[in-house]
Amino acid sequence: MALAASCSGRVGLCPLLVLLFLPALAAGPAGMLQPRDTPSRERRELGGLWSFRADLSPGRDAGFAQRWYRQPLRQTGPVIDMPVPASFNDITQDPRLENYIGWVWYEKEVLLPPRWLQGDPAPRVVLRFGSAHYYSIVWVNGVQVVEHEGGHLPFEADISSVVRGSPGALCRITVALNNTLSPHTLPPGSIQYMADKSRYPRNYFVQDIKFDFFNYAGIHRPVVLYTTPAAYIDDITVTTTSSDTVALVQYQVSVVGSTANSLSLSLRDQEGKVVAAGDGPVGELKVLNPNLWWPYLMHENPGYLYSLEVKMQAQVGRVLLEDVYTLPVGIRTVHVTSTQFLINGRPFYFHGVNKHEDADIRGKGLDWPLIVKDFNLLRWLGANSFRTSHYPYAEEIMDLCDAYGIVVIDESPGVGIKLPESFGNKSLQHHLAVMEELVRRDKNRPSVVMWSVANEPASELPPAAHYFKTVIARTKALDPSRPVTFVTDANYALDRGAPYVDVICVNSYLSWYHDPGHLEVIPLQLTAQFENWYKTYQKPIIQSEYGADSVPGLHSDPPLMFSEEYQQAMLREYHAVLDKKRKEYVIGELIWNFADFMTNQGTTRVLGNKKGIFTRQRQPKAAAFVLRDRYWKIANESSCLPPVITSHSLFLK
Ligand code: BDP
Repeated sequence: MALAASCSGRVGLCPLLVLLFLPALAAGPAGMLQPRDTPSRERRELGGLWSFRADLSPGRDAGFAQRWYRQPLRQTGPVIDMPVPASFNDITQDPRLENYIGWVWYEKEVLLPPRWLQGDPAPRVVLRFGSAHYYSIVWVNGVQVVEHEGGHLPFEADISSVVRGSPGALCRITVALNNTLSPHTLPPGSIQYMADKSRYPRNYFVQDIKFDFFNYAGIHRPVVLYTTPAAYIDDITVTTTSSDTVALVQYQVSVVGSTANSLSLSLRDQEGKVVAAGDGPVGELKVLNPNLWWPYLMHENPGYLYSLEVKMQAQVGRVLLEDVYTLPVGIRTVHVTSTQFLINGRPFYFHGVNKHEDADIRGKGLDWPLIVKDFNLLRWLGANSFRTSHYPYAEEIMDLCDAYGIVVIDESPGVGIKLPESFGNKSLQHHLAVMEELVRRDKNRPSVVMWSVANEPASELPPAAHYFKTVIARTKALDPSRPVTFVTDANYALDRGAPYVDVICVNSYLSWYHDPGHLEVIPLQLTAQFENWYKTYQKPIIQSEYGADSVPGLHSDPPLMFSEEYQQAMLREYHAVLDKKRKEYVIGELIWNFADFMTNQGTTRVLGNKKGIFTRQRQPKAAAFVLRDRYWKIANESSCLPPVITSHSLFLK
């Protein structure tokens, strides 16, 4: 790539510019309730076409130098239409945009309903981004309202005071977005400057990443404007405990803007009947004969959700304000023993997949047809779970996991932590902040049964011990109700993070990266892998990745690498060992990967990673049928239903 960067670090963002243009206005530790329409709140999505301009100036800094946020973007130079949500990389025919690193600018102009700006006190107007990759600075009508570091998680800003005086209720939203990764971002990356003038043009650089998926960038998830009353419900936390006959829903509600005069809660079942009620900011609701939240294939009515309606009244000046928020609540418990993972006291075996947010054209942009197709494929497959490899997925996806009973290992973007400097204090502090954002977003989701703080870090390095001890302890402090893990590919005897996890999650690519082509080594090596880990830690184990690339349509018998038959054969070898060990302490298996996905270009990748059991277009390869037979067989063995589940149709809601 022959693009210039003016200084090291974030491309187009030298220290001087940081001082000039980036006052620290990070999103605070307030609640992050999902915006919903309620009797007291309105929500408006700003999806569609936004104006877009990549800053192609030599230093990538013209946008800041010329203050593009002070006027409509089209007045600063040429703009193009860019869909939101979507990654920008694959949208145009311009190769510079495909591999662009640095600042891009987005803009949308919207007219606000006058009722949003009137009243005494007027409602609070909030601008929220589901996620934008990677570093965002946002202005409304030329005034900076928020900046946020990190993709994959939401951030928001109260823009009431900025829009209130706006002529014609115009709201011009300008976003500057930078996809540069550093050794201290999550995921980490680094910019490599190529100084050899005989081989590279002046100022030539590339971004080096230690993870195996394309670093798509853009506004990836919905942008929403929503209102609340001036005094409002800021956050709700629920945890649940239960026996067969009675459940307790513990809750905590925080309110902002005034002391609540009254706070009442009612829990409704799916028929709309109030089954428990309470009041005050902290308390406990007792539910008799609860409908528990069960995973898909463990119950004929999986994913049972109650609705917790929280109602607050607060006196602000002379006005009595009311805010209402409704939270879906699933009642379930999670426990880990030395050999089992228990959901509602019953052993749960993860038979599932690893995924990516990835598809043709839209990259990592949220896409409803794709989301629903993926859930239909999961159910067709008989999969009861997935890991959000290797970053938190969209809230819209998590909502469906809650509703369908798909169990989730919720992973942070801590992927590719390999460099020694990525274990230093700066990285650690950022990792802690990211875990806080993730727990704050997903803490109330029944589908989330475990946090994964990282994937395949260099956990054999000495500083990894303090690093993972600290991140895991903080995550447990934020959420004492769920186990915590990270996913390792280190040697069991050398791993310095494993002592701190509740469940050992181990990735291995026997007969692929190790002993390529030698399927016959799998029984011995996989058995040893499990036995070594168990002997060392006496903790339950998940085979959190295993897989082989296959190019759809490539056949060979006897099976050779990259053929569909090889992928099938590798699965069968793994399954034979898993079948023995799942009777002991192996509690799950997650195939790598659900679908083919895009990666950086390289000599081992043919238009991306081909370890999907589905193609990138979601068509099954031969391996999908092997896995489908297996998952339905396991489901029939472990279900509390009579063993007659032969078709997925029973479970389609
Ligand atoms: C594993 C990584 C995953 C890769 C996979 C592979 O966790 O992100 O895509 O290898 O190489 O080590 O296919």
